[in-house]
Amino acid sequence: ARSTDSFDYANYHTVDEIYDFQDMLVRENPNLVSKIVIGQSYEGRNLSVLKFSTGGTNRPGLWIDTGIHSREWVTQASGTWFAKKIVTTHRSDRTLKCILNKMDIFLLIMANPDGFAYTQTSQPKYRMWRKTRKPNPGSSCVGVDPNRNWDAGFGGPGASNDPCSQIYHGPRANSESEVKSIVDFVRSHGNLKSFVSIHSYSQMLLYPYGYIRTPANDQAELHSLAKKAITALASLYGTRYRYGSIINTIYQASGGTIDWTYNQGIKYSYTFELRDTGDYGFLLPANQIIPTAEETWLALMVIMKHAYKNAY
Ligand code: PAY
Ligand code: ZN
Repeated sequence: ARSTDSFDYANYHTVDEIYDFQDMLVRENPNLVSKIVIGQSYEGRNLSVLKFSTGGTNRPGLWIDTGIHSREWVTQASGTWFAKKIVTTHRSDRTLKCILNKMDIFLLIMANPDGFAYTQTSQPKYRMWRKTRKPNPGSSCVGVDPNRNWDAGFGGPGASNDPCSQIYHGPRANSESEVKSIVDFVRSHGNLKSFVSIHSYSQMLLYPYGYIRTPANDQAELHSLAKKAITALASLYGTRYRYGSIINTIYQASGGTIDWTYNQGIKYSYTFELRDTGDYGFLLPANQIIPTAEETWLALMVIMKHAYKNAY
């Protein structure tokens, strides 16, 4: 595509096409969008965050990431659509306009670019790659699960110490550059109010915790906000989501992203599991990209608006 207007949002794109898309969006909207490279992947690709900001200095931030698991293709595709949605509606949508008057939005579309590139090679069997692509010393198996590598219950139940496992937690917390780069960003920013990490599939909206049964201190608020968000999501196409804590709703998982961000004090920490419930799974047909992104955006707006209205 030669511009983000002619970009084909209804199809899946390569890593390079999405990098080009991001650069085009920044070029086309220099007063709203900038690019922050927060680090490099193991293979040296940029971890590029789009920052949507109308000014100010270190305003409170709202974070969204997609693609931390490379095979979850509808997430990177939705992230691309969200980026365009923000630039096309930030003046006309009153809520978004108010949010961007006070807060910045950060969007990392390719949180695991090496894995994503690997799922796009001509070898069909690599399409299902989930992990990073860093070799594991002493093993012929490659990669760490970047949703088990965070410093929250690291190495506990719901993660594996076998480098060949899909849920291998890695040699130590933050061993993966893809994780450590986000950790450093979150710490140095210091003022994120919501953190949404987007996966697929299962149609769920999840909040902490995944590594322990102890309810989060804000469980009641997180639960009622999740209900509001999935109700908004369902209003568009009737897509039904389940919601609750990770451990009670999907399964126990330790070392996960939002357990760490929540423990850092980012109250509105959520994980989405986008469409579908398993008919196509990770191989969601491209004609579902836009409907998935549209309905998810409604839920994201509910969460971001709540974070805006409930300053803490
Ligand atoms: O999203 O933090 C979460 C919940 C746990 C996810 C995980 O295991 O990391 C859930 C799975 C995921 O999105 O990675 C669900 C998918 C369908 C899978 O790979 O099993
Ligand atoms: Zn995932």
